[in-house]
Amino acid sequence: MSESTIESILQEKRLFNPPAEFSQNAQIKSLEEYQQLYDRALADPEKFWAELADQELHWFQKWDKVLDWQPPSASWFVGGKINLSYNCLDRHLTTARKDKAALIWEGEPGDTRTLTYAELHQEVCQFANVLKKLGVQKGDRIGIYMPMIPEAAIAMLACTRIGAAHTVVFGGFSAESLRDRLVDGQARVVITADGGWRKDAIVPLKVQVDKALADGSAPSVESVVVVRRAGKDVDMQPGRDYWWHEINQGVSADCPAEPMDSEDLLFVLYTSGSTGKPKGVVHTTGGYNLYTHMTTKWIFDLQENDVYWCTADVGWITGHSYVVYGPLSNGATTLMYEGAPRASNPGCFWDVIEKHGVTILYTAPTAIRAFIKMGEELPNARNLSSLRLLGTVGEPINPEAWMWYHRVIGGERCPIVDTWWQTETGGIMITALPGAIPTKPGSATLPFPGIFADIVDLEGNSVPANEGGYLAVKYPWPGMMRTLYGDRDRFRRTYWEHIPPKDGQYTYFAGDGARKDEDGYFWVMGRVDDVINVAGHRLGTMEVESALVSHPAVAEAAVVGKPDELKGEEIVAFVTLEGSYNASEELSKELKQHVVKEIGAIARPGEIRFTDALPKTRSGKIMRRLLRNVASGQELTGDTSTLEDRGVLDKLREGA
Ligand code: 6R9
Repeated sequence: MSESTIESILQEKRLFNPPAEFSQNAQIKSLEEYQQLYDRALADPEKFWAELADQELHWFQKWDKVLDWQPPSASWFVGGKINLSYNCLDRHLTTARKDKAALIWEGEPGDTRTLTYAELHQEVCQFANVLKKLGVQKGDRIGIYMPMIPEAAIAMLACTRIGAAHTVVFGGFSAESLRDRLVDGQARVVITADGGWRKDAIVPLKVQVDKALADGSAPSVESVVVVRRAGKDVDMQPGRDYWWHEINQGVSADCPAEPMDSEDLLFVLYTSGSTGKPKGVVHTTGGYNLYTHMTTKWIFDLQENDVYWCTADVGWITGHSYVVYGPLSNGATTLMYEGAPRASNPGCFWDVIEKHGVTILYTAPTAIRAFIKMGEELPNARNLSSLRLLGTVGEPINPEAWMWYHRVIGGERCPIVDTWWQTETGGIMITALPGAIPTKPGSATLPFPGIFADIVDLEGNSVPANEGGYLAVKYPWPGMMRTLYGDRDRFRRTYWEHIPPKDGQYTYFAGDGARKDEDGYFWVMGRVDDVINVAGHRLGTMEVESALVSHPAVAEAAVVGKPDELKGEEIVAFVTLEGSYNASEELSKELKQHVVKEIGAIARPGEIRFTDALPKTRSGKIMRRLLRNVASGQELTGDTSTLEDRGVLDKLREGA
């Protein structure tokens, strides 16, 4: 990373005010109300969070100190005793929510299951006792490698109930990735399934677990619990492997929640960094509970009758915070869907919304762009009128996709919350509050109350409005990561020393480039390693991509830099086309010209490469690092284990 400025050239002027009817009933009703909350938090952050912790959560014992900040170590609600599973379940049982649906589940083949709060509580307690029966104790780590089925949430809540820390590993990861994570976390138990449905095929999870554990390569693992989901034959190793439905037999459903120290380890979740080795992000109990609770409540504007659907897999932080813990802590109805849009049912998302009367939909830009490509006939053929609020997360959303989401899915009546955050931040950091903050397509808008975010240079100085810089946070918040599992040093280096601490002031470095506009709105450009420097101008890859996608021929675009003798780097754009267009020299010229028209000559791609698909991580993020290798004709470097489909990449390289 060099010090030169990051230039942002995306010009988006459209402004959408929260609809009056929405604001009237919203949790936060106006920009003034947001501003008051923000100012209150600014004046005394500890008081702000303490009041909310007191009002919104159940504590077995109150804290002695709100925040102990020994940079870069933060402790929140020191001395407090709390249990996340209790806050998600038990406390709702004495209210009318007892018989309310906590979890609505829809399997890919169309099977469904609904669990009320009372039923979910019962299942969680029983499975918590199963874990105890297997010898699991407070402080142990448990691997969860599951499809999107209710047992995944039950297993997570059972762990937190007894104070065991879970490490959920996304079901699409390979046996090797699973093993690395189990070994790093020294997991005692792995919870899995015989298989899960994904795109009309069965993912053989148990087979992967067997490979991960083969030849004693993950010796900490003593037991494996297997849910029967797919009806697949699997090898069961006596003394190690147990069927969930068998080991549950006769186990009591009485299991009081363990009062945990606010700073006790809650979970470890691995995320990829700029190097090959994944980072085990550590979250702890009290602060995470409060932060996911408040962000879910205010950002998704929860009302008692909402049916809330976050499409993320529980293997990602979005699944942890906004499928399971945030919604349940609020007593909401959360929907969990096992499937993904697929050739046999490309309209499945819209079916789920119609069938269950979903009111809030939270998904990713990459999904939205895929829907655009499939055509609006699919959503138009369903009744989506139950929807009242939309959200996006995971990457910058290009304004064209935003507008499509707004028009086709939201029927021009639903506010959109574009939520910027990371595995490391625990919960959403920059976002609109839907009844309060006017939105601009492509901007995540303003920081959540209590989050002191800024755009800085590498000395930590704020940069002027509309100048690019690094997205940073200047004060601790309850949901922040506490460390990297077993690697405090890397934690310090990665997040707290890019911007050198000054006068005891530590600044959290998010690794994203961004700018603030004249209204203080944040425009996230993407990872700083995704920034291209063309002839001394730094361009966000997303901005060039947005320009390309705004051309009717383009379905999806990924832009990378290729070393260039004269300009430092040249832009190479990988482009997938809408159905009715064909790749041609003509079209290539037209697209280059289109980018020039949208942004300016500095952004003209040197090369357009047409492709059928882009290489993506299993969570849907385009792997630009690998495209950079392809673009410059180099060998692939670094880790490719997170790639969804290796074939896409091989094809691109053959075409090189
Ligand atoms: C929640 C999640 C974090 C990175 C982050 C940024 C990108 C996420 C975004 C966004 C622009 C948004 N990102 N949300 N960029 N606008 N609304 O995705 O966590 O998987 O850790 O990824 O994703 O680059 O730094 P994680």
